[in-house]
Amino acid sequence: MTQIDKVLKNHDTSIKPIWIMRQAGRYLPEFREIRAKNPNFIKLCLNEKLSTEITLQPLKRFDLDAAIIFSDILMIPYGLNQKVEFKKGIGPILGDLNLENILNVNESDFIKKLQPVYKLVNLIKNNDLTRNKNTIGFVGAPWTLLVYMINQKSPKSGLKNNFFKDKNFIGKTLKIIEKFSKLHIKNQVESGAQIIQIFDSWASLLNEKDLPNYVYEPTIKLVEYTRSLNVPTICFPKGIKKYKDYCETVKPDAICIDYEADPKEILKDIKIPIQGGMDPKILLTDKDNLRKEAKKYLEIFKDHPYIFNLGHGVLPETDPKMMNYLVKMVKDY
Ligand code: 1CP
Repeated sequence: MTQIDKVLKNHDTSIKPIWIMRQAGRYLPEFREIRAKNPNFIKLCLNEKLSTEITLQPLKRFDLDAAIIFSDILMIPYGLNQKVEFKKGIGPILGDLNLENILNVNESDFIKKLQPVYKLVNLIKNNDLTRNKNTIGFVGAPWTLLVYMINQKSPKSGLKNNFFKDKNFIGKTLKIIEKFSKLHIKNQVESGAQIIQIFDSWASLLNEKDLPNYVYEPTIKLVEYTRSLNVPTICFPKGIKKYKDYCETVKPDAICIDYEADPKEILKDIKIPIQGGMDPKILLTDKDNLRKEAKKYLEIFKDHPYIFNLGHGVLPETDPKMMNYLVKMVKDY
């Protein structure tokens, strides 16, 4: 059994495994080198030779307990034939969303388009560097995908004015997202993914009264579906205020908390395995502070099943030496 499986399945509290969100990415010079030669981000994700190399880059440097495949949550709209581009300095830009078009996408075309992602999962699962470690696949939660597909860009500066105008359109789009997310999960699992993380990066854009409709209900369907495949889910509803309600309603196998969640409150409220929490900005300070902050999470969760991670992705400005220090420290703890 892997270290992470011991925490997720046996609720083992004697070990504190570690992996990091966005562990493959722009803070690594070897990633930037490949990225500079591959301006088309989607194409890079669909090049299984390069995406395998990128996925394994952090495992070559650090003693991490899992590999998360190098892909993106926006591969689903791409698979549904919505145009997806990544613009330098701006982020993702999506084309117009046409309901007729996405209703007409058939499953085999979707799978064919995303085949390199499934090949990547298989290559990672079977690589020597992941022996006795977990291969993590992922999807965006339906709400977060809906946000990108309708807003057509990052909602960092808010949602479009008429975002919620056409409820019928939203309902139908969510159904399609659910159907193809299940397909994407199934194909990752069949290719070797042993855990599915569900990223709900924009859960915090909703009022509390809208959470059941847009966050809880569609996510429950994915959690239950993944469970039917005998694979655990880790849910990350970033910025949500009521993690307790979320866990009791959605019932994931583990919950990943963001950096605004108070770990002591979380410990009191939550019974299932917990992951993450430390602010990624701590890695931009100094080693003493990093040690102190990481220790805080390890101490608070010492008698609780806990997977060390951050409260969001590692920042591009992070010095890989700080990452190395963190991983070593957690492993020696
Ligand atoms: O070089 C570049 O400009 C690419 C930057 C980049 C990377 C490294 C993007 C564009 N995506 C990724 C990979 C990625 N995306 C992974 C890889 C595995 C790993 O963790 O190492 C994962 C899990 C994601 C998931 C993802 N994509 C999320 C959920 C997690 C989160 O950060 O909240 C989201 C919201 C996206 C959309 C996206 N893709 C890329 C960017 C810059 C964004 C965010 C845009 C925004 O701010 O709205």
